[in-house]
Amino acid sequence: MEQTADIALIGLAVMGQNLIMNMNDHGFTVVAYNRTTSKVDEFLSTTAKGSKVIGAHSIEEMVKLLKRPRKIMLMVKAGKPVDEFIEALLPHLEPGDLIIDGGNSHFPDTIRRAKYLESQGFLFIGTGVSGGEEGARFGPSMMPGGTPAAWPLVKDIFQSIAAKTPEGEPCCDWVGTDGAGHYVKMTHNGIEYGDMQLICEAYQLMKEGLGMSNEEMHDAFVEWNKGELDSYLIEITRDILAYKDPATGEQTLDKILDTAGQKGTGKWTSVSSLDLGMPVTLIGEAVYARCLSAMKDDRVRASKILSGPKIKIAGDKKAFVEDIRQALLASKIVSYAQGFMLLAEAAKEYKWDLNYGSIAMMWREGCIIRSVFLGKIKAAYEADPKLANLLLADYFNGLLKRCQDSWRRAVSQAVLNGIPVPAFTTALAFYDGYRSERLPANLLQAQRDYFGAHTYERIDQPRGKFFHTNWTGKGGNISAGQYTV
Ligand code: NBP
Repeated sequence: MEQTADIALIGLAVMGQNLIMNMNDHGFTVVAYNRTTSKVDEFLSTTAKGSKVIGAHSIEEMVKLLKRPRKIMLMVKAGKPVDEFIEALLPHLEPGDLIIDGGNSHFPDTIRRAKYLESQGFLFIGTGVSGGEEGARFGPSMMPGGTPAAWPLVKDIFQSIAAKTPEGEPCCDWVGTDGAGHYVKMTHNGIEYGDMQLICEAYQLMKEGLGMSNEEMHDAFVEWNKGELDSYLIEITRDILAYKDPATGEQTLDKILDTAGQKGTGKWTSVSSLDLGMPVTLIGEAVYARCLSAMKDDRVRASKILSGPKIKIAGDKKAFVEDIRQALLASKIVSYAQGFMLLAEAAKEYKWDLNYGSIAMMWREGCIIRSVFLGKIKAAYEADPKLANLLLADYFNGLLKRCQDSWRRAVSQAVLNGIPVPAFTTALAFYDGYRSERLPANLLQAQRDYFGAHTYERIDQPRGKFFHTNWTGKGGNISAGQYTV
């Protein structure tokens, strides 16, 4: 058998098949393999018919077709199947060969796999691939991390098949060692949860608060998509609002049950933010909003028992729609600022040298959160790679100043009218907290010291000196050990 293939791809479900065809279009020879081998034949006789794609019916056969060092990409269900495939591959590989996991793996698994494979002389990449089926076929956003020596082996393939920014740069670059790529992909998905929730809250305010029809909301989203909010998610929302079932003429959106599903990447982001002590509040609220939506039976019961205000948003409807737009934009700025705060803290914790401008560029096109807005984030980090917080960049600070009154009006009206907008609200609370020189944590530390002798620092003493007060006269003067978080 001739060793002519550039790369092998295992996993012929929707993502794998589309990535193979994308690689094929860019001139690479791909070997296709799948656990259920009948899918190999099916793929070769349909989608891949007439292409350069080669089918393999065993790992042994697949490996023999590959040029050295061998590059094998897994696009299988995340979790155990990845470990099982790694074990099945190893006896057929030699040191220097590369295994790539392109699934949605949890980053601690990627860190573990990288260490395990590197310890045996193999190379490993865990790469986020975003953009769904269409992205995989015509240009995904790709976020690879792992063994640094592996990057030159796949750079050409990955950057050729990846989406391109309007300036022509590939939305794929090296992220960092071990689990860095999958961490960045996880954070991308968390931000995606936040963006979707923000759009849903805008929809709820327009629908319930202003009584707007789907057509009117469609028109608003058409306008929104022309400006600062120009993005894939606004675009699909615009189209969803206009969609009518061809058979019945009914609006499909109105027929969909209001319970949201989730696969876990938003939860992983929130758990990681808690582990790292970073207030990524908007993604957290977005995850909880999905959980609350899923409690449909409870909500139906409670809606008949618990009271709230009668909804009445008076005044200029057009002006309030603009308030909602600005609230969405300001909240989105906070969400991305929180996401990049999380990345910066993770970089410290896991010793990754992350390039934030490059991460914004990878998300600029190809993925679900792609937007014009990400171009501005990229520019902010390029102008100041050491930027302490996105909120402090001139462009975003300026937008927040401009949007602030509208943002506060939208949140107040929602609260007064009993319309839940947890993401808008938490974004504003974070903004006000972040810009507060003084927060009430002096009282909190006093309480902790009162009941647990946890000590406090004083404003009239240097940082790092800890004091304890015997608040009741009965607790004694012994303090507990200090700890953070
Ligand atoms: P799926 O996540 O549905 O996985 C299907 C593939 O996994 C098939 O090749 C299947 O083989 C294989 N597989 C399963 Br299921 N269990 C296995 C096992 N125990 N051992 C070996 N192979 C097993 O496919 P997908 O939607 O194309 O996604 C692939 C990866 O990409 C996943 O990690 C996913 O999270 C990620 N991803 C998906 C999207 C998307 O939009 N779908 C986007 C971005 C990332 P079989 O044919 O023999 O059952």
